[in-house]
Amino acid sequence: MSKIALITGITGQDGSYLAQLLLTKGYEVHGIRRRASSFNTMRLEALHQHSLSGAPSRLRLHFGDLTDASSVTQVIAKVQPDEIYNLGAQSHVNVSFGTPEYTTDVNALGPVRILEAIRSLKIGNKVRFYQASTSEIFGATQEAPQNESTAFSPRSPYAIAKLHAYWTTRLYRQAYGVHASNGILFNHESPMRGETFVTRKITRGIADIERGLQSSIVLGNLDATRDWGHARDYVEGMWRMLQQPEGDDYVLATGVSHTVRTFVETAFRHVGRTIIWEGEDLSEVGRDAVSGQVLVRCDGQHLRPSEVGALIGDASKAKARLGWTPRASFEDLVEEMMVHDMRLGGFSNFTSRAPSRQSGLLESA
Ligand code: NAP
Ligand code: F7E
Repeated sequence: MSKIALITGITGQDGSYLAQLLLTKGYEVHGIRRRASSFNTMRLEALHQHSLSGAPSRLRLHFGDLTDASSVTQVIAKVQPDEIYNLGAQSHVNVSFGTPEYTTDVNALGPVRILEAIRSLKIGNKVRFYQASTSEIFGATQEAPQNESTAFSPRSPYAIAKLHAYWTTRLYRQAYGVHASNGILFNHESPMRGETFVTRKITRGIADIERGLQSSIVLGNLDATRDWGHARDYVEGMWRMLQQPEGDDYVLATGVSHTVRTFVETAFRHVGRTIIWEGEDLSEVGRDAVSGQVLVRCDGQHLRPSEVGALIGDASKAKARLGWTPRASFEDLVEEMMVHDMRLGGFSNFTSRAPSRQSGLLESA
């Protein structure tokens, strides 16, 4: 009998990679998707098309929302999953400053709703639960690198809500014996990354500059540093956490950090351009060393009311207990994203391609 997995946030970056991984491992995969007025399952289309060519689809989507306990409970009761991966979230840190209440509802109360559903359906001894926690909970910490013992110091409504979820997950593990794990994941990117996160904004922006569709990329803090890995490696770590005999908390990270500035320089190198920097703070620009064209500008609208410190992760525990190590280097990651975005059409956005078989994924529409 194949295992059954339920993924919230299946339409997102990690959801699509995790669904792919689990299908490859023979799972029956169910996902919760939000109702939207336009199609939002483009990242899953390739998986669905793949299944059309062979056996009946092992991927099923159900309408639901983490802000709606009844939908969450109904889907869990219907699917009877062996594993639940809670990836659904308002995941944009900067957006969370403008929507603190909504972000808290989805990111903090969403996991409470799932874990209460597990309890009320009395499946706590059968189901395993993964919570998508984040390096953002370390926030302003002075300690580097950060690991599972580092003190938390969240600096955004996003991080505070995720910290609530972190403690909730631990509580249900300790108090009710649920196999529940927090994956404290540092930034991970891919060609499937949302277009408003800085890495994809840069790679898409460069592709559109090369096509003559825009003249420059407008960014915020160029000196922010992040520990960037590849989403494909990180979903493998999520799965490994749920294969352990007990639930636990694990950091997943590469242990190497770079600035946004370095990401920009590395990505432009892919199209044969060298960037030279001029000016300071918001007046700083990045010019093409040969033509002198301004390719990068700064704008205060992309600065955050408060920024995190130098986040860099220590994933020794995951390496020792899960046998997990990230495969893709920073250079591999930038290269893959650039190759992908350079191949896409003008105003490259996979979400803008008209889907034809969307409803085939749905149990009820
Ligand atoms: P993402 O691409 O933004 O995907 C978020 C997913 O959550 C989307 O499928 C979205 O649905 C869904 N969602 C949003 N609000 C929801 C709601 N009210 N009810 C149900 N689903 C909802 O994020 P990601 O990069 O894949 O990240 C996955 C998870 O890991 C998130 O929880 C994120 O906070 C966390 N995380 C990410 C990173 C990272 O670097 N990527 C690092 C640490 C932790 P729509 O498609 O309808 O918007
Ligand atoms: O910002 C700086 C910005 O939005 C990275 C989420 O997946 O990872 C992600 O959150 C850095 C920040 O990701 C722009 O100030 C400069 O310092 O790509 P980001 P994030 O905030 O690190 C964590 C681990 C998560 O959990 C989240 O869900 O880049 N930056 N200029 C910019 N950032 C954006 N978005 N846009 C800019 O123009």
